[in-house]
Amino acid sequence: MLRLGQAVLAVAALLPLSSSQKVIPLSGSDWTLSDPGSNVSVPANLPSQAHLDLYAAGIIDDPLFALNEFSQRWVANSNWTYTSAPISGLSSNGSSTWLLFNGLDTFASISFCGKYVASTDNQFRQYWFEISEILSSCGNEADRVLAVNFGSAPEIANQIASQPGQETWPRGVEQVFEFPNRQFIRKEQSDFGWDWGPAFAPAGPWQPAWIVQLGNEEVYVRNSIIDIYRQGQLNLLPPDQSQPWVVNASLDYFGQLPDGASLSYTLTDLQNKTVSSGALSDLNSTDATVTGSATIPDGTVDLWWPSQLGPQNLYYITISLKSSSNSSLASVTKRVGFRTIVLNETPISDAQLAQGIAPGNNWHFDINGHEFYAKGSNFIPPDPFWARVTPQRIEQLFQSVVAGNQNMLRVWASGAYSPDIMYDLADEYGILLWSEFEFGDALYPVDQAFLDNVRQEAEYNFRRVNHHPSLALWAGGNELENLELEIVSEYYGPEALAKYTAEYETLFIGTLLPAVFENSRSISYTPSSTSNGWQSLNFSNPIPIVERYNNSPTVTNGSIYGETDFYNYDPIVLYNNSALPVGRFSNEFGYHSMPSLQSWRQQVAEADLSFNSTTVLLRDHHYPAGGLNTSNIANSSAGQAQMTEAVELWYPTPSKTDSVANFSAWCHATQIFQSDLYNFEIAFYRRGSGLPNRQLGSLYWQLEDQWVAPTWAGIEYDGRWKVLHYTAKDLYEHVIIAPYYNVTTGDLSVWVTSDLWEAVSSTVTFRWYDWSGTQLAVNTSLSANFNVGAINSTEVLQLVTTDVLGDYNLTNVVLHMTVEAESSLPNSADKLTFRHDNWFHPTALKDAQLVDPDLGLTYSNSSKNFTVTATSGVAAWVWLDYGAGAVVHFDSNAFWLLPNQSREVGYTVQSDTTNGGWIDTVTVQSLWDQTQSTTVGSIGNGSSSGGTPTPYTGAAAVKASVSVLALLAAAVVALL
Ligand code: BMA
Repeated sequence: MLRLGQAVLAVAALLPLSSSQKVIPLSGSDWTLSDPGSNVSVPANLPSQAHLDLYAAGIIDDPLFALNEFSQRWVANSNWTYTSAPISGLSSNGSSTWLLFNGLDTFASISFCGKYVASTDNQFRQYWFEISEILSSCGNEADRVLAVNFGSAPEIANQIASQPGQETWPRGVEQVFEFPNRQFIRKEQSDFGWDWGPAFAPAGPWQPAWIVQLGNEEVYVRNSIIDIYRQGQLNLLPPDQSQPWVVNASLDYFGQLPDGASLSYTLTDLQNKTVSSGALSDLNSTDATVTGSATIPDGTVDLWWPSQLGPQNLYYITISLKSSSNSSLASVTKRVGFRTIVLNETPISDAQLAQGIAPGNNWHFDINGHEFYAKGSNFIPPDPFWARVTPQRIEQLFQSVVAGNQNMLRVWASGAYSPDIMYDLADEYGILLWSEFEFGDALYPVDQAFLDNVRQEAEYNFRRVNHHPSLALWAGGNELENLELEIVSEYYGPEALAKYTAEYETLFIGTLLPAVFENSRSISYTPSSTSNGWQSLNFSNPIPIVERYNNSPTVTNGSIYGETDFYNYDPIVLYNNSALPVGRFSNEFGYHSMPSLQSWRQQVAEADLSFNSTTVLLRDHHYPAGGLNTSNIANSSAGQAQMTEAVELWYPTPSKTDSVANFSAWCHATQIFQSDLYNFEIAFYRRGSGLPNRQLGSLYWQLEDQWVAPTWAGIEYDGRWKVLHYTAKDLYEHVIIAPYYNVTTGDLSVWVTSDLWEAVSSTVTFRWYDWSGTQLAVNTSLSANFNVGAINSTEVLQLVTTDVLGDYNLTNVVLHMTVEAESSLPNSADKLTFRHDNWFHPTALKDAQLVDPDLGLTYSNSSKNFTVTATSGVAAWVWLDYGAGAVVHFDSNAFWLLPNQSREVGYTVQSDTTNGGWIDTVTVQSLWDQTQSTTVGSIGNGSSSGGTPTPYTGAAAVKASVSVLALLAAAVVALL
């Protein structure tokens, strides 16, 4: 199995170059994990974390099952030693021998040949230690054993926190999830618990390690940076796109660099054709780095673009380090792309004001000099144990991201720095990764040792990944200005605010900003997500940024700055436009929902499958326990109650007689609310692209799950899509039509929003129906012509429902709206048809006079498509489902159908252990089924009857479905 640290591209720097150089990988299964305290000694791996080896050895159960999180706390409270088998192949006469670790999690004490080497205290740093002397006194090969002892991170965090004179913060500043004091240590912050995940605080050598032996005047390149930018470019400022490219390369080495060494480069395309090559000039070398640069004329290379905005052109660049006699000392190959990406926070210009854009500052991304609409979500650590995350898992997630019409992920700040393979895959898939230093929802110490440690961590990770074209931004951390400093300001007064703002600036502006700006000209930095951006930017100052904080007129007087982050757990917020924030960009918003029954079954016993079973409750970490209390019933219940209230307020409440089917129906209902809310919010934010706030981004919370629990995720732990991922895919189409309704006044307006880069003109249609599907003669236009500008929105219908629907019972009215337009994607000449439809209902669906749509489902073996048909009523929230054992993504789902309307639905199989048998488990249901109490069996068990989802009726029914399609075509023609 290829693990993350073994990414193919990243190893280029790790190959030995000269014959005397030896690079011995320490990855593999030749390790033992032991803890004398708990009398455990088991076979182990590197890379790994103790929980994984204990689980593999049968010492502990699956950590993610049931409430094992709580019963396995002893693992986090123990010390663990990883001991290698004797290391062979070392020569005793090399001039120097080194240990190189790409990641030790976290407090490690290292010994070799029984002798102490060094200690470490930062999960995110690369460490290298010379062990030449120890080796020379360790002649016996059997003694050449490496041992790495990991102290308990929670215990050490507590010890650091209680040191005399240690920094303190006012109550409420540190967001405590489970283990406290995470802000004192440089370890993945969510390892101590978060509101969507468990708290395992794992320990171990989570990244690969090597022993390197060097001869005289030899070097080993342990890390490198390639920075590609337009000549004259400065961070955070839009560059001149006609300038040539500058490639700045810098190699970090240990060993002995001979005098007179030189650097050269070769740039090749993916077919291995050399595009450009030559010497690097402006050489600069220290005892740790060697740096040079070259200019590549504009036009030599093709640009890299994000998904759906153009091709993902990539190149390989090899940087060669040679001695004065031209022998090779080292060589690094990295895959790169040529693009500029800028977080544009410049003041709104006169030209923008003249277009009707509100004063204030921009807050959006420019790719290769073009504004674009960022569509996406927030990425959390995909597993509580990074050491078992495979490239395949990341790739599957990225396939879902692209299939979901997303072009950007915000890689949230309190996980781990992304492995190289994640950026490699993002480069290929065209996914922009807004990256963050790992600080969030706390304020942090600023003593010199802490700052130095952070600076090292930042340098290593920043330099490691800077060459990737998918890298979109560096942010200092999560919710620091808008949450942490706000808490201080609100509850502790101006003096405390001044103190903690100064400390915040020491770390996030004084320490992290230089780590970015001194290493790169190509990438933007913001100290905090979320913020009001910079107030001034002046590169003649040593620290060019002055943050705005709240020092400016805000949206209340028509000026707009910065991005928004919005959560409101009162479900009344749905459809209430005035509750949503007006900003330039939305980087977070959301509401939690339950995972599917199929997922629950993977991590919870059958007896616990009920909405408020202790196990289900205690896996809801919203709200978090706030400590190590293992019976967090009150906080968990509040989170469960929010989902329940949301369902009860808006939708038919399931009441199935079979308890498991009822649980499943409730899980599904919470997912429908979640999707409805996100649809409403995405449509609201996207419409802002045509409003004065010129809103240019929507990233919802959160892309995926790291276990099975109620969370904000759209993708469940095994890759199954919740309702959300389907509907976000729909709302992230390029051209969308959406209703905006004011429940109080009855004002309804419908808008078309487009993120295409050219104006689009076409027609929209409107049809009113009752729930049986009979068309109503409501006195409104049936169609309208529209013109929507590039990345813009336009209103296409405006009415007051009480005026036009006076004689109708609002519980029996739905409006179907469609848009269809011809246009092209950016950077493409191909004409495409963009279609979208949407529905409006003036009352909550719980009050709607739903009619059984009598759904039919067929499957065609030849086309590999399902066909869903509604026959007797409007089908709301049509949902195709499938049983356990496979992960399948339908091309569309959670859509609506008119009677006599069919939809063909294709699919992509992510994984299948059923040998295709999953097809027989597919069912279809709609919101009407949520009103039915009759229950036979449960989803995935294949049985069904009235009131339960309809299983497909087999290939024989395909012929019938064709005639239904013909009927539909006739109906559409009749309507037009
Ligand atoms: C924001 C995020 C996360 C959190 C999420 C849901 O605060 O930045 O810290 O998990 O909302 O509460």
